Amino acid sequence: MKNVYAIQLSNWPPSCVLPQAIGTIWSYAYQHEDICQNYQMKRVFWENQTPETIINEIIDPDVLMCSCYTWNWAETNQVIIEVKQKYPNCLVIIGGPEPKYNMQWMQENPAVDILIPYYGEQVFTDVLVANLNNNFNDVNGIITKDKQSTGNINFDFSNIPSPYLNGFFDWLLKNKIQSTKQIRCVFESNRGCPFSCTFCDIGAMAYQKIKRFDIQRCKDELEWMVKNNIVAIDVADANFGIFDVDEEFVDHLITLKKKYKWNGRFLPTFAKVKGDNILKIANKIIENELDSIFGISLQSVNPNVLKAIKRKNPFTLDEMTNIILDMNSKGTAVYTELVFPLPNDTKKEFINGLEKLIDMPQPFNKFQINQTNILTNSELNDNEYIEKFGLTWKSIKGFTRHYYGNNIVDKVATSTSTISEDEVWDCIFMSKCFYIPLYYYGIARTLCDDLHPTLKRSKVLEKIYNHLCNVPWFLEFYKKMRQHYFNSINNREHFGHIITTDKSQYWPEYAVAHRTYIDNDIFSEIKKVFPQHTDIINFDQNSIWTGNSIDRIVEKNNKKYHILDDRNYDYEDYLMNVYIIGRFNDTYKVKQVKEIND
Ligand code: B12
Ligand code: SF4
Repeated sequence: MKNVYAIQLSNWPPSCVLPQAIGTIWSYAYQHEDICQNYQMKRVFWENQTPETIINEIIDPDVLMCSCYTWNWAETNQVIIEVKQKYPNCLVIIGGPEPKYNMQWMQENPAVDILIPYYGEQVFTDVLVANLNNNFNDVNGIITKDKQSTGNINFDFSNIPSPYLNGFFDWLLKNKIQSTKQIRCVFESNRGCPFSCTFCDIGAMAYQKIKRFDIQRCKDELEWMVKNNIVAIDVADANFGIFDVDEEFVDHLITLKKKYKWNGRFLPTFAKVKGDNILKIANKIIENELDSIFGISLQSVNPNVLKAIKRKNPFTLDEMTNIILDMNSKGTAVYTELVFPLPNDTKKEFINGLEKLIDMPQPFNKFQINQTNILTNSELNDNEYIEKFGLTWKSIKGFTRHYYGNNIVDKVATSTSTISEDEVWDCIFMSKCFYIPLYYYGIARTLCDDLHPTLKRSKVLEKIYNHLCNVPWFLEFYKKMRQHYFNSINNREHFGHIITTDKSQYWPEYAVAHRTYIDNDIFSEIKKVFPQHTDIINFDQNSIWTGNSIDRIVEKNNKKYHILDDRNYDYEDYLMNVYIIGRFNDTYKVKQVKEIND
């Protein structure tokens, strides 16, 4: 019997994500008679373990199979190199979106024997069978140091067994390490995406056709997840809601939730197509507390950028306004995210976009900016494309999950032919260190909203910004953030800031900015800009929970409000709640703000 070891590290503490790719690939291969007679899976590493522990636990391997993503490549590569040194005859087979799918990459990574691009089930099976005769000449779809052949990714998906239903994941749970408490998993009802956004791996031609899994199988998988008390289900479908059956899945999950009293979450990425179906499904998900927010990622609101990245957003901002109004009336918050900088972005247009978003009659409740991460196999990483749009990038350490300080290095876009490095920084500061903490994290939210019909929200913020540019602590803060950004992109200083005693936790810019503003009493500065609106500014100040219980009466526009919160948190727990967990909910707000009618 040949010993197989598998690695798919999820690096998503405190949870561990069940290894979906290893699960489907191994389950598919194990149906082959030659494979079940000649190979045995000894161990799958999917929990939060260090490379050192993993290396020690791999004994006499014949095959090492690794599932490689941006977030686990550094550690996985360390394991591969050491295992290959210790056991030179071990066949190292890897797949997943992180390696570049070409021979040059293989030559640069000599410890890897075979790279399988795109969907791995069929080719991995062919490789294991061929390995029995130690002859890979006839295997299609593999990349080695001296051969690259196209494989068949159009195999019959209905032959892929479910790792949830065939006992494979039961085996992993039975043998999980003691420290693994929260388990997440991936729900996959289909694969592929008809769109071709250039910044995304799934935009590749190979993934264009959507292939669906059997409906009953998907429903049974949901039942397994609920019964096994999975804390969060990450939905892999690139366009959830595109098929009518997606609503059926949600209905089924709601029934299961009630039946088993399950409290986990179901986290889809919705389809980039117009449709009442999507809104209906999103409402159901939120009403039934399967998720707390509805997200539509616009990625950009600049038509020139959208054209360059081959993306069309499903709704205009006017249509979005109606959707947000409707969702908000049902108590559902709506969020969006932008990716920046992208081809054709300019500073003027980007700031203009931020203003457009905040000046919508009903703005998004939550908002996030992601600096463009150049993913290995995306079109954005093609030399021709890079040249066409003058993209430059830098390697940043700790960017992927910056608050967990994992030392992973990512390629991040830092300028294009239409926006300089300095301008990119200015836009990052404006969005992440100013707009988000001030509006989306509540510091001047009521002020902006109350004044909006007469003075646009963006103008309120502009006035505050111009005033702060003469305030020493703000200038100091700007300087510190700028220095940190440039040190990260030029000198590989770990990206993210340490604000708690746990030095392995790196915090994002908006968290540091929000803290700095509250600690420096930004409210007294805002009062200097809008002295006639002191009551609204007081109201904002008192509506932000700072970790201690509050019970106060505050006046605004001649009306009285009872502001009440019984939460008393230690400072670090409070930071974690507000800035990490609270990114998509309203933890930053005081729990209860009620108008008092005398
Ligand atoms: C679920 C998911 C998550 C979940 C769970 C992640 C986890 N830790 O397991 C969450 C929400 C936490 C997440 C977060 C992030 N994600 Co994510 N995520 C996905 C998603 C939607 C599905 C992945 C999945 O499991 N699919 C099901 C499996 C079966 O398919 P697969 O992964 O494609 O695997 C197939 C092939 O790649 C290949 N294969 C894979 N492994 C192996 C191994 C061998 C040996 C072989 C032969 C073949 C092979 O065969 C498989 C089956 O055919 C994908 C997008 C997508 N639809 O694929 C993005 C994706 C994986 N995520 C991505 C990114 C960038 C992120 C973030 C970094 C985003 C961010 N900036 O914060 C974070 C990272 C956080 C982290 N530390 O985990 C990128 C990864 C790009 C890359 N080069 O690695 C993807 C591809 C999205 C994209 N648009 O490009 N993500
Ligand atoms: S970003 Fe979404 S819609 Fe665009 S190609 Fe990727 S998966 Fe498809």
